[in-house]
Amino acid sequence: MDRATTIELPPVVHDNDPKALAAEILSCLTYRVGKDSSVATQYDWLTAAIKVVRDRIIERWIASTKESYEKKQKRVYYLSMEFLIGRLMRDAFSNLGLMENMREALQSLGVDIDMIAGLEPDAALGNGGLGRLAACFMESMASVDLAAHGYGIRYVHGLFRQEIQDGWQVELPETWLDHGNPWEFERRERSFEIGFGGTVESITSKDGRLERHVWKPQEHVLAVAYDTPVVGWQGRRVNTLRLWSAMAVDPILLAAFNAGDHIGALKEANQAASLTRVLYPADSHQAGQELRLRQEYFFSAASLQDILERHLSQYGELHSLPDKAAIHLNDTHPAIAIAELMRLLMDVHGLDFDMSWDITKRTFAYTNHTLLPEALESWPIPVFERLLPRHMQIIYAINAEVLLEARSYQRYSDEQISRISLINEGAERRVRMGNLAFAGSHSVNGVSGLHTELMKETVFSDLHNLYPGRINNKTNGITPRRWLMQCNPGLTSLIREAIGDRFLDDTEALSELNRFADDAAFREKFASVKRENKNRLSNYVAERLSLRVDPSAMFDVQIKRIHEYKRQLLNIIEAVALYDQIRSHPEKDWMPRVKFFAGKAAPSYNTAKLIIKLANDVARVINRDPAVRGLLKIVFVPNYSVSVAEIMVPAADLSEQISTAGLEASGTGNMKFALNGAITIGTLDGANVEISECVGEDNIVIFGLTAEEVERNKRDGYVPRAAIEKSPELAQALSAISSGVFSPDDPGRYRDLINGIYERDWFMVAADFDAYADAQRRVDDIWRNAPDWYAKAIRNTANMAWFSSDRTIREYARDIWEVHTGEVPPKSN
Ligand code: 26V
Repeated sequence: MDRATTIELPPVVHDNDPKALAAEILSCLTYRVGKDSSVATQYDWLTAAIKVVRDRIIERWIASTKESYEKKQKRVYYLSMEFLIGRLMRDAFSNLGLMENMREALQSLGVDIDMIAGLEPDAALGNGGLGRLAACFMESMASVDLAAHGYGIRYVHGLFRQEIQDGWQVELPETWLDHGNPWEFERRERSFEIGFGGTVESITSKDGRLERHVWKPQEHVLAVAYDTPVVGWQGRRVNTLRLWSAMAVDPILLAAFNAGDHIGALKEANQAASLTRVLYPADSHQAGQELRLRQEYFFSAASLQDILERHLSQYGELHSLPDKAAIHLNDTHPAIAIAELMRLLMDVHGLDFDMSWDITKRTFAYTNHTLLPEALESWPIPVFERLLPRHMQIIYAINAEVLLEARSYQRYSDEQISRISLINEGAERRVRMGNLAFAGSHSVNGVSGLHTELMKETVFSDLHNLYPGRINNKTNGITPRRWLMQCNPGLTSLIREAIGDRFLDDTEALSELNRFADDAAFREKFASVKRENKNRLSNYVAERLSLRVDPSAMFDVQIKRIHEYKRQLLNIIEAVALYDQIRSHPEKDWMPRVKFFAGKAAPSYNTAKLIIKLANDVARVINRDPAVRGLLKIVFVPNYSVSVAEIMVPAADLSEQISTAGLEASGTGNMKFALNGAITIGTLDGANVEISECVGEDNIVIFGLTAEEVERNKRDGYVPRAAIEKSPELAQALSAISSGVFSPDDPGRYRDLINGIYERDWFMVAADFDAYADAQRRVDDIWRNAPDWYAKAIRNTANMAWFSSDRTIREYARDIWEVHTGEVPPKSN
């Protein structure tokens, strides 16, 4: 099918001069927002400003799309249930180099750009690391000039808003679309019907041979596309993030309406739309709800129909799909897409199983983001069968193929076979989505060196043995545009002054900063930028929590999802022990510290919620105690989000990355802090290992058991009680918490939590406590010597370039997707 020819637009010359921009903003306010400047709200100004910049994006967007079509470029399709984007305005303005002119333009209209920037709601369509990684990847793919589409769900309610009431987390609905979303384009015409339930019919030929299967779903829901342009650095390329929203299918509604069932029709419409109403909060236990599986299938199936339609309209056949499309599975959440592609190829396009399976495997690749057994997805067969009967059959067929391969490859034991199987034959039979994703992909990657090795040794050891070479590593990264240039303009200017502008285009140039680590004048400047950022955070905390903190104290920061394996509890217990020491040894030279915490707990994860309460209880007692003399303060910053991270990361002196070794797949917060000149205190876990290699052992504080030692401890019958008895400080802190020193209103509140450490201590808090406390005192010693501290801090910033998500994406492009990326840009000075 040929495309209609484009009717050429008369060349539109966008004048980016502040005066011209101001006139355009005013005109947009009038004609597109429909408001007069005398009655316009700040939100109206925000909308007008965004739309004026958006106009400048659209031409490049169309050009990027056309170029990849004309050059027949292979495209990457990144399927993710989560995109934790945050705000887009600063990102787009700064990537297009329009920030300063827009500031001036708005100022001339009496509008403060920082004020309206603060009104833009965060697009919080994700829980944590996995969703934020998807957002960094989208930005990097556009920046390295890679033709890519992100596919996800347009949740009406993103991650819940967290309030802290009386120290407890309270979850409130988040409503990011309240004022409309000026970034998105609704594409009603781009919609697909998605089926659920029903039956499968077998069509046989006259001579009784089975010809094909036809799935007759019982229900249908419409998936409607909403597109957001994603601008790369310097507007080089604009890619599309396509999010699907659910709607009732019109004919079904119409039939009900015509039959006089108006209420029924409305109910139906409501039910259909509820499919994409909320983001599931990641839980300590996997969400077993059927709605989650529906969401997974809904967005995977819509994306695949879209991809196939695009491919067919350009190439007219499907055998070339793997050469022109790389479909990436961000975790197992879209793994059902493997069975859906098989269904489309066989049942709709008439290919046989072998051909379909070959095309499928060459098209898909899968990233694993966690080894925690409770987070590995599996679905009860009865639920699966009822909702997706044809996919269930296909999964059985794939399983037969894989097990046949396994049996012919070598003599596996029954146990090995049962671990390779896509079906878990337990008391309750379940479909293992990880095994499906593994079997249906040509590449399976982990997200840090350590995590990838552990994948080979643990969850996927048998599949790794069967398909050696399929597992590979791609260490995560972060976009330096958002996580340095935008969130830390002070540091960015200082670096430009020192080494010029080249690092803006080529992050590797940051290494030139190394030679300034010993330059006293530069160190002073670096310290004063940090101080400015700390002032900003202090003001934020003063305004919101009516709490004063001293910006000259060390800012010690742990911000991330609240989870036992991330060990916020270890940090809090150490704070209690330190508190005790400060009170009993007032004569010692204690280094003033402010410990910041922020993060959300899954609503049903009670232990995590109790840890939040503990942090707040401990904070209340310590912050009020005059004997502490301001040497230690604890602050829990509510409603952690991308925007809150953008304030806290640049203000941190110390970055807490203290997970139980072997359990954090990578971490990406660790990278953000180090890039912004914080020193890490951390275990040898996830990407901390590689950070340590890059910044050098002298510039990071590593402590605690290694992943191997944790394993050995567990195997050899670790006795936490024995570890506690060896450490009087730990014993004392645990007993204070357990006996109600911090919870006089409910002295038993923490008894079970602390008993858990005595009796099980799954996360090795007791085993690592002394090493952690010692490491904290080493941190104090470094802090005592300011020039030494800042020299290390500078070396962190200077040596973090490798963790740019541009590097990660180039590796995916080269090793997994086999697609073209632009060259590293020419040096601009
Ligand atoms: C699991 C579930 C279970 C059911 C409900 C919804 C839901 C949502 C997400 C997840 C899995 C979360 C996995 C995850 O976020 N992993 C993190 O991925 C980061 C990026 O690779 C990595 O840096 C973190 O170490 C890893 O924990």
